[in-house]
Amino acid sequence: MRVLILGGDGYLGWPTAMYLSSRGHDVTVMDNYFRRRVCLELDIPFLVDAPNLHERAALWRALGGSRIEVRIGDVTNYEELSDTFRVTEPEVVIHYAEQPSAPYSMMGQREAIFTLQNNLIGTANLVHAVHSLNPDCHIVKLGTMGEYGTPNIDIEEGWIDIDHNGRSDRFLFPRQAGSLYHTTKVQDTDLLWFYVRTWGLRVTDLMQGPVYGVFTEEMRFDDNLVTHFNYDEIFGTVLNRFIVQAVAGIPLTVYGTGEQIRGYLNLIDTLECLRLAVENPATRGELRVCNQFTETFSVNELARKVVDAAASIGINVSIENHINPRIEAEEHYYNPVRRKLLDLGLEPHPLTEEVLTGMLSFVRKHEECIRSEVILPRTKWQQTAAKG
Ligand code: USQ
Repeated sequence: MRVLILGGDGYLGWPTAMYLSSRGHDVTVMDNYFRRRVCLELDIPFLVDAPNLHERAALWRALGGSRIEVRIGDVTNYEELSDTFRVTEPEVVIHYAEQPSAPYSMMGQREAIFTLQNNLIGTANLVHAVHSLNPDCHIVKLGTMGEYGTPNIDIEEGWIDIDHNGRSDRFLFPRQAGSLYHTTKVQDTDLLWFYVRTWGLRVTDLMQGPVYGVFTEEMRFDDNLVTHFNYDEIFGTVLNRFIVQAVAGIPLTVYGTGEQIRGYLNLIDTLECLRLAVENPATRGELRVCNQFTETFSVNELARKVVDAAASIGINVSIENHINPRIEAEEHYYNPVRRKLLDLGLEPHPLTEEVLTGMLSFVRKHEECIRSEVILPRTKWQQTAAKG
């Protein structure tokens, strides 16, 4: 299929491009280098510096991969997006091109407005491009499990049937996000649902939990194909951060009591979920919502797993509870359903000690690059609110 990946330079975007390319799809990536620019601006290093998209696509091709087309452009610029649509005529578009960090969205007014503009205008431009240029194109949108928050009832897969005063109807599952970033994902879902109802678009919204991991099969050919790996408090997800902290000898930064539970998945499972969504499209007029995670853990469980895996290869690391910089429930019920991706054929890779020691070994190879001053939490939800 002709696949357009928006946000093709990101932690998920580039590995997805190689994964789909190596499985016979005709891939174009588009990116505005937001992540690279903001990391430079905030002086946040990647663990390993990745060549730019043109260089990586050329290397992929030189190593025997198919051509991956590269377009540097911004989804909030309708001309750039629609031009890319006209040239590439995608049958499916994967939309990753969002500001993906909860802490970044809570840093201050500038970052809040950027997150709103980037995420909402990008999604609105995308539905307009699809509607006017190829209404049959399948939109695969990356949502987040964080849209649901942590309700005191089971989390259904996108939709819930409600009986009320003797009548019943089906609605999007209630959403209550825990950051402005997560709130933009809720608004994305509402936008998509509106346009699915109004224009009959075909959309898959993937409610993904925090991803961990760095290495994918396609990266074995050359270290320069590696994805961006953040371990800072802004862009690093919790397990990736714990792995780097263990190698750097920094006590694992558990926020609050550490009893917060989320649904996690390995990067390689993310890629397979995307392939399954791409190759099994939603129908016209359908908003298909899939919960995309493979296992649930509390932060404390993750920390203990990292301590044990590190010990098995001779690294001693401790755990330190920090005052939680976020406003989130720390003790809560959590029971989300995950059925649709398994039904499509997903075979999850569990978080084993082998996976953890593999990640620790990868980070160890780049130990000298770790900049420990970017690790401790600084962005506070409450402080941002107080500043107005
Ligand atoms: N946490 C710690 N210590 C840390 C970092 C995080 O205890 O050093 C805790 C957080 O308080 C939170 C949990 O770990 O309870 C997960 O935090 P995270 O930073 O890994 O994930 P989050 O901010 O929720 O966002 C990440 C991605 C985002 C994606 C989301 C999926 O950055 O793009 O949408 O995971 S989910 O969490 O399901 O909403």
